Amino acid sequence: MKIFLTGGAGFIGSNFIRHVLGLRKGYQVVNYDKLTYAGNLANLQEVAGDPSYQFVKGDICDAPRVEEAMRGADAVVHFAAESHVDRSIYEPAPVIETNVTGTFVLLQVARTLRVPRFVHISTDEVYGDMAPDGVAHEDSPLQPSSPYSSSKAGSDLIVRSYVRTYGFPALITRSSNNYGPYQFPEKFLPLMITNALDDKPLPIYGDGRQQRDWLHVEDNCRGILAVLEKGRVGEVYNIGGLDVEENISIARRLLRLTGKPESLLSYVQDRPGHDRRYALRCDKMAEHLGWKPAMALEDGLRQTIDWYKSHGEWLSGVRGGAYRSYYAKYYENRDASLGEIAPVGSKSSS
Ligand code: NAD
Ligand code: TDX
Repeated sequence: MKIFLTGGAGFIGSNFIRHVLGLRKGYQVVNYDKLTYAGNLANLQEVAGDPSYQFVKGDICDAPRVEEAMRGADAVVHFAAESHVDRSIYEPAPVIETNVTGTFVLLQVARTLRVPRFVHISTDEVYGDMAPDGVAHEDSPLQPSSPYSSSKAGSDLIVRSYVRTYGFPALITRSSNNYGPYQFPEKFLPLMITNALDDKPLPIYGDGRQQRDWLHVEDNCRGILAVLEKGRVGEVYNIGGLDVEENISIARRLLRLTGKPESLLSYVQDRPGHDRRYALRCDKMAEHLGWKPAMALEDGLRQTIDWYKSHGEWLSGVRGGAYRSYYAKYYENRDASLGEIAPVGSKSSS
């Protein structure tokens, strides 16, 4: 199978490429990625020389380039996105462009080329805020809260329309919060781990009582591969870790596991529109595909801390000048930055 994969230089995409090439001899992967601030070829050093792997630099909004690179593919797996909720709040333009227009371009090209399978990678955030004991299933209403989640919900609906209108062979996965190796340290878990290791404050938004469902990236990759190979066309599949926990409790666990004091916890101004709770029901993955998460959260956290401890060079590579100015703007000068309005056409991603 020749897979045309978008966003493979990011966190989940790079883990998925390693996962597939490690497990499936005879598969080929073309990794099509724009290399935004979140894309990093150092994530793929292990496979860079593998004859089954090819990298193509390009933007998913660039239809002619996508068409050239996608030709001959047996499947598309679409990870590429502007994936950070906070950045989408500060600068929505690149988020809407990549997540909505980019997905549309890929669908249109794949339909023209008659690619027989298209897996769209979406998120639990499209369901929006859950009630305190609520759990989203695949037919729950889409009620996104942020520019990021609304752009993902928009792209899900375009995918759905292609299935219904054109009989296009697409499937959708909606996973919960991933964690594990190679995650860019702007997301909660790697930011908390790396700050703790550096004895820096752990910035907790609001009261820290928001709940997320934590999924190890390897479990997600196994789920996505099962959907790619055996999922039913037209279906949506929730993929969750079934480990729902408050942010503050995760931060405390990380401090315990790194041997750092609770005095590092630092409550900061909340994220605007912040969803309180995400939780997924994942019965369909179990019933259709025999998938269940395997990684216990405590073990996954330990392994992830060890990974960041032993990858100092990778970390200094991604925490360069652009990362430091992002951090200074939104953490050290948070109150002022939250009030700024970015121009409509601004581009923060490249
Ligand atoms: P990431 O931010 O780590 O990586 C995104 C990748 O997409 C980067 O390599 C980037 O260079 C590339 N990219 C961005 N814009 C592009 C464009 N216009 N053209 C081509 N490439 C472009 O993201 P991630 O955390 O690996 O997430 C991957 C996918 O999974 C996204 O679709 C995201 O919405 C979804 N998702 C992520 C999580 C999570 O917890 N990280 C949870 C659920 C769903
Ligand atoms: O510094 C922080 N402090 C903090 O309290 C950061 C970065 C986050 N948080 C909170 C906000 C959320 O409640 O932690 C929680 C997790 O935040 P993120 O890592 O930004 O993830 P989230 O907003 O839940 O979205 C993630 O999961 C779904 C991914 O970023 C998305 O790509 C995915 O679709």
